[in-house]
Amino acid sequence: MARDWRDLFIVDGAPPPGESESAPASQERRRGMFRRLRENLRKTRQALTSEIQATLFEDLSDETWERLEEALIYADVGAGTTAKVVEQLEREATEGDITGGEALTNRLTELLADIARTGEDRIDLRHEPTVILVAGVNGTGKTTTVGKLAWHLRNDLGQKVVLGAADTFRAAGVEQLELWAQRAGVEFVKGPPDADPGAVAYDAIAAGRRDGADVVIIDTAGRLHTQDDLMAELSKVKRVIAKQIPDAPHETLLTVDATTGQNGLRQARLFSEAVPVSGLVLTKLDGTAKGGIALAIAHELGIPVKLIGIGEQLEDLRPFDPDDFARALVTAE
Ligand SMILES: Nc1nc2c(ncn2[C@@H]2O[C@H](COP(=O)(O)OP(=O)(O)OP(=O)(O)O)[C@@H](O)[C@H]2O)c(=O)[nH]1
Ligand SMILES: [Mg+2]
Repeated sequence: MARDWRDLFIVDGAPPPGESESAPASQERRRGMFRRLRENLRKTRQALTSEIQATLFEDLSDETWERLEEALIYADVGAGTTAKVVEQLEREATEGDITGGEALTNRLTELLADIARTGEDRIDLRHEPTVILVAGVNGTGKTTTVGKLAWHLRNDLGQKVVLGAADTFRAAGVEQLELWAQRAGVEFVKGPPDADPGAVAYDAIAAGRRDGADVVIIDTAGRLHTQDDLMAELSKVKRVIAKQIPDAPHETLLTVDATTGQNGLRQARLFSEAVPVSGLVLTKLDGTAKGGIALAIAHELGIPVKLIGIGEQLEDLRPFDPDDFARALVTAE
């Protein structure tokens, strides 16, 4: 069953207001989310599923495993991660532990889900306030994610949220975040034109502490993972944040555009050298994305995917669910 917002966030005290998770409406919503994810990953799935049908349901040979490897690499799972999964499946099949196309397909889904499940995949909101830093390459969906996340935190969990516009690089970036703050109905802090990004982050956290906010989310400017000076600036923002609250940011989310394929792995590697990345937001899964990059990043870097972006609207951000994701990738129905 798909994870919901209350599975993603660790919160103190009484369960937040709202319907119970077992309520029919909630169950129906979860089923709807899964259908949507499957629909979004349709292209990859068709290619993978037909390849899987053509291989795992026939007599197994070396060629079977090679073709399965090719299909997974096509889905952006990455060579190293693919090799590990297929080796394991081949071993189990050869030893006779699993037989038949259906059992092999189920086992493949399980292995992929296990790979996607890595590290602490929840977000701890028990700090006062919890500081979330959002970083990533230009145009990967940082500002949009900050806005959607703020909306969900306020609506689904009743959290008081402050957004900090530490993307001081472009005036339009600040305005865009302000618009999201209005839509989400949360507070917004910006600096003077050309403000230092660290100073804005500092002020936003100070405002959050003063006003008793639960969560402060800091949006940052887009930067290429290859721009050393801008990557150093990001490290500086993080250090300045720690001057307000020593163990902050409590969560550093990296947005990766799922349509960029294997380049996402490189981005994740270089960003996590500049700031410790605690979670990934895989955006634009509603486009031509193949999605397998989530598995490559989880396996090679041990960074869990926490959220997925499946569109441009407020409600188009979802907690990542490894089982659903693997199932959506692999299975025909
Ligand atoms: N289809 C789709 N579009 C998205 C998603 N997330 C973001 N976008 C779009 O991608 C574009 C860039 O999003 P932004 O949130 O501005 O990205 P950013 O990382 O803040 O960009 P910079 O601040 O310029 O680095 C916008 O047009 C968003 O609407 C998603 O999950 N699906
Ligand atoms: Mg932005």
